Amino acid sequence: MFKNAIVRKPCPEIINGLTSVSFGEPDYKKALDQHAEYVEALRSCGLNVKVLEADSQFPDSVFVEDVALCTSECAIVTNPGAPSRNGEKIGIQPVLKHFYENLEFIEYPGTLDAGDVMMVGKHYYIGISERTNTQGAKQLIALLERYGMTGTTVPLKEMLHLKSGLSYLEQNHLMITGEFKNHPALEEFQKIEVDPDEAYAANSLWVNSTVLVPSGFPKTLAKIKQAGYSTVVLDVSEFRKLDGGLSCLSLRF
Ligand code: CIR
Repeated sequence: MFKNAIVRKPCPEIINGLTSVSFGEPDYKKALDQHAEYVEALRSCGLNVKVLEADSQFPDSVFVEDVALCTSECAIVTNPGAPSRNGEKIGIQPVLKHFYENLEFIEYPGTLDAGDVMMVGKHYYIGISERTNTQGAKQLIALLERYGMTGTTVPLKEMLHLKSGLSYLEQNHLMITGEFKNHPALEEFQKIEVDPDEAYAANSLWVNSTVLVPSGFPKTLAKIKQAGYSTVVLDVSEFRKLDGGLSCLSLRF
């Protein structure tokens, strides 16, 4: 169960965030409203949500998941792989120090975005992507092992981040799409397959037995309900315009 979440409000510069899709520019006001609804949803799942002020220096800073990995034993400040986002690792540290005694760091030449890291109990799957390199993954595995946890890598070919195509819903349930469907490293899970035309919804988010699901993906929503979960549907259209999904918008621990 999670107790806490950290989020950061979107900044007006969000219109200049990184993207690989062509859904247009995010609408800042709409992004603010969608973000507020997201925070409410986390609170309704019982989380204490710490809301950080917007940081106009970094257009993508609302995607706070990428800059830290919050485990049960320590927080690990990542070294984000996109140059325009790398400095976000500074602004996250004060709040992490507030929650954690043990703060660790990924350092160059290693890079790592925590959107590439999926927690399954005490084991972490780490995507090797354009943002996360093998050095970064190696450093993370060494840190995890120091605290009694483990990690293994999953190479990515198409997705931005590991969790762009995978979500762990606990109880051995894994939502899965695209390049991950037949991945040997993921055989042990009971899979909830997300159709290619709803691939974005593979980034749904388990929060204390409820699953947050992006709006507009009825087939995936039905499958999650069918698997026995209560669901909350959220419109995150403005974040999707920047390749961001539900998990990217918070750190949960
Ligand atoms: C980026 O390209 O870094 C942002 N526009 C989107 C980050 C999404 N984060 C995530 O998947 N964890």
